[in-house]
Amino acid sequence: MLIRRRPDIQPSEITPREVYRQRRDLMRAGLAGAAWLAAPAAFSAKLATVPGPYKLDESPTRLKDVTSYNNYYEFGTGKYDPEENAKALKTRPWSVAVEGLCAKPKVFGIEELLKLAPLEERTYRMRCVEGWSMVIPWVGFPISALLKQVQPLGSAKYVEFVTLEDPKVMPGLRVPVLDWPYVEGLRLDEANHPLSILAVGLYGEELLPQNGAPIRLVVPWKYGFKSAKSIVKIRLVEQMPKTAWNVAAPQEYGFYSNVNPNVDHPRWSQATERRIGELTKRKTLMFNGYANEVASLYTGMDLKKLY
Ligand SMILES: Nc1nc2c(c(=O)[nH]1)N[C@H]1C(S)=C(S)[C@@H](COP(=O)(O)O)O[C@H]1N2
Ligand SMILES: [Mo]
Repeated sequence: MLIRRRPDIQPSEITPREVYRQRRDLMRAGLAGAAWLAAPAAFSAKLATVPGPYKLDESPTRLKDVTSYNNYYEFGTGKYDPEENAKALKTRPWSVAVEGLCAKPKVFGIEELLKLAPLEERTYRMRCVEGWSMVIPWVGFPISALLKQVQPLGSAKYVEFVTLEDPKVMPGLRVPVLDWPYVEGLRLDEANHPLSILAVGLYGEELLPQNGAPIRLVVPWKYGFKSAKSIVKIRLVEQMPKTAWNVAAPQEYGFYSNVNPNVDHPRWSQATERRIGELTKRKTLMFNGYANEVASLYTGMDLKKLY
């Protein structure tokens, strides 16, 4: 069918790109038969999982968007760059060194991490500081299960997460947007909160590189940049760690980074968000909808100052 429209306007310019791609995929599926759409993405391995706590009554963002609309600046700053560029990332062998203020520092191999605790399905609302959100069915285990093994000392107050910095496979490292490697941090009690997980998969399969394979942080009540990808080192420390985004733009990104519709980013409002795959905006929820679970971590703190 031929549709007349101004040749200078592409549908991709008037519709959010992933919604346009979704329509395009559906049209192709219509032409080629539904089998094309049903074909699974190129996942590496199915994981044995158990249902986790925190049931969420919202439909998950479609797999194609979760694995193609990404922020992973080491692989480029364009949303669709990581899907392409991160193919070069080798996630085996892989190990994570857990060290610093603990009685039993240890280097964990990825196979060991996959068996450390039951792998739970944890569908979480995720909110990027840029103003978009997704619902992602993660597979992972509580960070507390890992920290318990190394026995943090009483002096440990924060946890620092250091991610892979490999110029051989990460073209984005040549761009000085951030002070590489990408580093994030949590207060020890935030890291030990039952909502905080180390994710190794999504939609029941091992993570793809663009989502932070083989292991990444997921902290659903904080802006997405806290959820550091492809972790290689976890350090227990006494002082609040310097974090990549806080160092790059301290007036815009604080250490806490809790989702907060009442504290705007200096350049845009945080009151609403667009769920990827949808056209109308939603109201952003305090602590991304996890206030009942986490608000008590911040009692007495001025969340406008400690953003
Ligand atoms: N190492 C690393 N981790 C990262 C980032 C990054 O650029 N590098 N981007 C963060 C940001 S801004 C977001 S919103 C989430 C996106 O995760 P997703 O692409 O799996 O949805 O990853 C976070 N973790
Ligand atoms: Mo983000």
